[in-house]
Amino acid sequence: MARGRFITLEGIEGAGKSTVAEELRARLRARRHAVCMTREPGGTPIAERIRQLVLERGSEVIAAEAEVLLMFAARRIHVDNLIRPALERGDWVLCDRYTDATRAYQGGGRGVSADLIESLADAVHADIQPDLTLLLDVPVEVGLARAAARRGTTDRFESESVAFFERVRARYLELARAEARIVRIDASQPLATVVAAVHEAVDARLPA
Ligand code: T5A
Repeated sequence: MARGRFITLEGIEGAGKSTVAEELRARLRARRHAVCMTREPGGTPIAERIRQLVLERGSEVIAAEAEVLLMFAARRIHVDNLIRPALERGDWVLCDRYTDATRAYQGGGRGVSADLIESLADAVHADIQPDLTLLLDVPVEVGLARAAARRGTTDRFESESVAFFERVRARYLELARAEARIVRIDASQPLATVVAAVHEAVDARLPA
């Protein structure tokens, strides 16, 4: 059995990752691919518990390095229990965020060193790298307005400043310039245009 394909979706809050992932899943299924759709932090019962810890707004301080370690702990559990087995049985895995989110949020947003993040990425998932990353890029005010219109409450990240999200977006754009695997898509366009651009990128980069 050939290994499946691993596609990750990235971008700031409200960029449209979950919406686009649903559209992509439907298209891949119509093409008779087995598709496993998942998200980070989370994706398995224990990793979802870590998600809850890291997203909920509590009274204790969670230092940026602790946040990184929690993200990678959840990621390793997710990779071992869901992503690697799915790829080994030939599924296409669509993952809403992966290590680029740690690079952008904890690295760009919070200033954690790239050395720490890259050494953990090597230790945790050296063998499981995305085949393609779709960076849905929107101006911060557009993403935050979409996310706010959809939700009633805000989590630990959504309550961050605009300046924080500008740093996150800037790091994502730097990563896209440096890595051929990342395709930047202008996600401020109408949804149908964004979805068409996503399908085009998948067809071009991962031909059947
Ligand atoms: N995090 C995560 C880290 O800090 N480090 C890490 O390593 C990881 C893995 C996860 C948080 O964790 C942080 C980053 C995050 O802050 P989450 O709840 O999963 O939290 O947050 P998001 O992934 O940001 O979820 P959102 O739902 O906010 O964003 P999406 O999925 O990008 O947006 P989506 O698809 O839900 O769309 C939002 C709204 O916009 C509309 C949709 O209909 C929806 O109403 N929309 C559009 N409207 C107009 N035009 C378009 N093109 C549109 N596309 C979508």
